[in-house]
Amino acid sequence: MPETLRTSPNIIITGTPGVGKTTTCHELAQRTGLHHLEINEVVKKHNIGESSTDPSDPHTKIVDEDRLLDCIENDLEEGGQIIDWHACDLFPPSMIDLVCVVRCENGKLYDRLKARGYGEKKMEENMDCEIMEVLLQEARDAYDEEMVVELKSESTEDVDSNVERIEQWIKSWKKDQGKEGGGEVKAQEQERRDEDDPMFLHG
Ligand code: DAT
Repeated sequence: MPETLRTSPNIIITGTPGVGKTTTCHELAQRTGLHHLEINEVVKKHNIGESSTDPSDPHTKIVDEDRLLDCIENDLEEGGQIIDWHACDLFPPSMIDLVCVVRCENGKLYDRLKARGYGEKKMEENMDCEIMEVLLQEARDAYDEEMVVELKSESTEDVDSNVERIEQWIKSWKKDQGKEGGGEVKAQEQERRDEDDPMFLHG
């Protein structure tokens, strides 16, 4: 794990629209006291999204990623951010400690997007995106493999267990950051921690 000045980790919760990112972030923020950084809200507040030119999808915003990063740079440096966004590869790996890709099977995703009032074309695009594992691949391409975790979110029990797992991971991350020393002992501890780490088997 790279050394960092952050005392709380920055965690990305990403995935296709409708998979349950915001639900997970909200619950996680409540349970841990970390800050729910809703990128949608940042985009609105700083007016850094341009309306799409696609006439069938006028509400989608094209976001200026450089300006977005400028807006959240201080938050990321401070740490303790739960980043809620349907893309992940724009956030610098040095600023990120864990990437959770939320997943949902297509039948349930269809119902959720329909309930949101999405049109057929937008529903189809998002369902394709989920089937093709676009966000999972994006996360794996942008970050170290061991930082990327896939989390199924199809029931309320899933939300609870996912939040519990991330909470445990945060505790162990904080413990690791406070640790000093080096060499063999550290290597042995790393090995033991990996076995205990609730994310380890699934990362
Ligand atoms: P996202 O932020 O990925 O767009 P969301 O958190 O707003 O998704 O969730 C979309 C809808 O699905 C919302 O009505 C809440 C519901 N939902 C999310 N996660 C769920 C889960 N694990 N079980 C049942 N419903 C869930």
